[in-house]
Amino acid sequence: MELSIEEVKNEVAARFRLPGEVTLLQPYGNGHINDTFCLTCALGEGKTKRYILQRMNDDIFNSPKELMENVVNVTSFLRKKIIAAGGDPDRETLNVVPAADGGNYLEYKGDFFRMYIFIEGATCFEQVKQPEDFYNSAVSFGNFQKLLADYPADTLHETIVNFHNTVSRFRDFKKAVEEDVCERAENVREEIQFVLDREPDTHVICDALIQKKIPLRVTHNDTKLNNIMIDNETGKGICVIDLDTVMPGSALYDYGDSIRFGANTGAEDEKNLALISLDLELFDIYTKGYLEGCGGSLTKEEIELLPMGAKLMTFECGMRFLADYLKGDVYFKIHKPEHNLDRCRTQFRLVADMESKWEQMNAIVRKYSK
Ligand code: ADP
Ligand code: GN1
Ligand code: MG
Repeated sequence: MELSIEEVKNEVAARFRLPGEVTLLQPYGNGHINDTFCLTCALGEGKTKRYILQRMNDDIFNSPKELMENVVNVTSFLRKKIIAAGGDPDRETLNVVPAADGGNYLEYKGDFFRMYIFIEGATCFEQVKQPEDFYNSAVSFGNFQKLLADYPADTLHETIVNFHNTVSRFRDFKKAVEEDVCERAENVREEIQFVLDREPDTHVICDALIQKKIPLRVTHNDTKLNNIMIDNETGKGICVIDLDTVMPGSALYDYGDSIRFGANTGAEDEKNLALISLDLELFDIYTKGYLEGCGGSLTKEEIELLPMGAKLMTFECGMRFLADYLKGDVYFKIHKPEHNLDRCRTQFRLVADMESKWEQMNAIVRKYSK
């Protein structure tokens, strides 16, 4: 982004409906997509209130208007349910702060910004520190799925078309290899072959959806651990955030993406691949928590496919990182050279480990499917 922090503070933040002057604004969080800032607003008498300001990534989401319509409609829907259940709607869902002109986002010099109330007293984890946190995140993501079960899916905009369509992701990948715009393919022949060898897998979930063996649901589609806020006192998942990709999808995507990120014994960008493996204990507790959170709503066919959901989401993400590396790092934010390559290698190592633990993964899922 070309805007300076000062400009974001004085020209952008100041154009939202805030209760006082913005005293501090800093870059915040570890997302790969949006530019996120935390700002502090003075309320008088020494009191302050914090907000999250985000520059939406309009290379990736090409209609900020439709994106924000989804976010506002989904959060208003959740808000009503949270109030009905006696919860705290200011902490248990994102809340959009309107711009001074009443809009739910604003444009400044060609960039698009939105603001949320900051959820205080809660933390987003980059890695599982305690198994209970992972279990609690599973219950929350499952519950999120349950809360949106009666949301009218056909009113949602598809903010990224074919987001988790692994077959179409595979096609994009092959195109990136063929075009090889940065002449990087030669360095990563082994990784490319890893993807090509697994082409038949890419069809499994897509076919099951097309053949209506599993239902299309309203899903989050980006359920990594750092997209959930864990309450600092109770340890429970308090709020599901990063709603940019809430769209019709499969519960297998949500379950699988959480396993990909949270049940990995190493970080997503770990260089030492010996540290990467599937932690079966974490796999077990996430499966338990997610099924509990979904409240018995998943079908037998969905449950049977959960291990495949975990493997395919990991595979797809690795393939996306590798395609982005080949294209010259144009999608995911990188913080060092070859960052996307490091990320892709962890994902493929994890896929290979899942393949070697396939029987155990299936046995764990069977344990909870009765
Ligand atoms: P990205 O799409 O780039 O991942 P996110 O919406 O996930 O962007 O936000 C990035 C980070 O900012 C989150 O991981 C979290 O740490 C923090 N964050 C986002 N929204 C809030 C909020 N309402 N309250 C507190 N922290 C937030
Ligand atoms: C991105 O926005 P963030 O950082 O939560 C990406 C996900 C990937 C993830 C990999 C809109 O998620 O699909 O799984 O990075 N989000 C989008 O860490 O592409
Ligand atoms: Mg995020």
